[in-house]
Amino acid sequence: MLKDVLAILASTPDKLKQEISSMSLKEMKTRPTANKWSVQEVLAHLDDVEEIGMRGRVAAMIEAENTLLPSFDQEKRAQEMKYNRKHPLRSLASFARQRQANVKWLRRLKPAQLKRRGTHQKVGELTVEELVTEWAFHDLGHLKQILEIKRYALYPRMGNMRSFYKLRD
Ligand code: NI
Repeated sequence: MLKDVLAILASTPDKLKQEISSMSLKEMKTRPTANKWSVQEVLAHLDDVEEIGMRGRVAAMIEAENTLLPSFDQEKRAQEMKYNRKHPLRSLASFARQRQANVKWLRRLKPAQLKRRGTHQKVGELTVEELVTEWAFHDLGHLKQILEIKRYALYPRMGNMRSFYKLRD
């Protein structure tokens, strides 16, 4: 039922490894603009929310009927958890470990469990299947963000060809 979604979830750690393999620690710690996360912060975020945003929520929905899923402020969380102090390779290794276990766990869920409902504090009713689908969507968004950070790093070195592109602040 979630074959495509699970394939995305399973492939994310290797895609991240591939994308950061050519980056120095300094590059990983550099924000593309003052208000956008660095690769270091993105990886710390993925490692952090794998439990509170995904596994924990799915588990709560399966355990009890119509669970209330609390919302959290991700910028506040980034500061509290000191994302900008975490070692990016450690974050990625921890994320990869959690993700491997979680994909294995998700593959064993029964169709009836995927249909279980919960209520998200901010957005309202949702099923396990919808939440897990959003999790793959969330992965791809952050992969895109890392690609964008890499684009920003190349931009100053393109001379006049920069005229063809506009980067957002
Ligand atoms: Ni996110």
